[in-house]
Amino acid sequence: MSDASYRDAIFSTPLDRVARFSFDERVVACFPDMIRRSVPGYGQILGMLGLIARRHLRHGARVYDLGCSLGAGGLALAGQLSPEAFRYTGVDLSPAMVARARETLAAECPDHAIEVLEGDIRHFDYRPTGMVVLNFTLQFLAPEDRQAVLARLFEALEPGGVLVLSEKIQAADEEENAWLVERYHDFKRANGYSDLEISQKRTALENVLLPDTLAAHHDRLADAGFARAHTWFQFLNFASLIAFKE
Ligand code: GEK
Repeated sequence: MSDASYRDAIFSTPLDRVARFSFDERVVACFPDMIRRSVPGYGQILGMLGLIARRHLRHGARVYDLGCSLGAGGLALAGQLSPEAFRYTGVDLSPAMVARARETLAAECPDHAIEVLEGDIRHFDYRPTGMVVLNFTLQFLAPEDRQAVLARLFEALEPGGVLVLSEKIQAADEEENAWLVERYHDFKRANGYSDLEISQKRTALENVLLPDTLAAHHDRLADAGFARAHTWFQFLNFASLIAFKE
């Protein structure tokens, strides 16, 4: 993954008009650096996927990684589970992400059953699955599309199946939210982003990444049919939930 690990400097120079954020080739080139420095807890969440799969995934079942980007979820699972333990299907809308994910996964885990498909998770034809990972992807869908996707994933999950949903969140309380966002910006500064980069990235993500409250996520999961859901991780305004089919 050598040329996939460029440092993210996309928003480091003043731009007249900050373009809407998109997952294009420029983003792909620095994506591992960008997500590691921008998403608190990203590494820990990935590290837990294998442990969650070990506990909840039927041996040999399919794992969907939706909005898989460069396939970090697949790498994390393959690092912890044997090739017979699961079949991985990554899905992403961005052709640049899919191309790079295919290359990386083929090189890093040639013995595992891995496929990466280009597609829109809102219209994808899901096959039966034991585990679905939505790692910081649902937040990029229009809010009105989110419920239907979760309902379809609930249908695709086999008995005993689980969904892992990681998201940037918004606190319901305004003061709490402001504190979390300020500390999040401190976190980014501490990770080497300048004030200019932070503010331009924020503008680029406006109307592209629309976070929900934890309560909204729990309500949606319940409405989709999930028997129960736990918030198992939170670091500032980033959280991960696990929802159980039964
Ligand atoms: C990781 N999960 O490294 N259908 C399919 N993919 C989509 C859609 C859609 N409708 N909309 C956005 N995407 C990854 C990180 S990144 C999160 C996920 C981030 C894709 C988009 O192309 C991008 O690759 C991914 O969702 C979101 O664990 O960049 O903050």
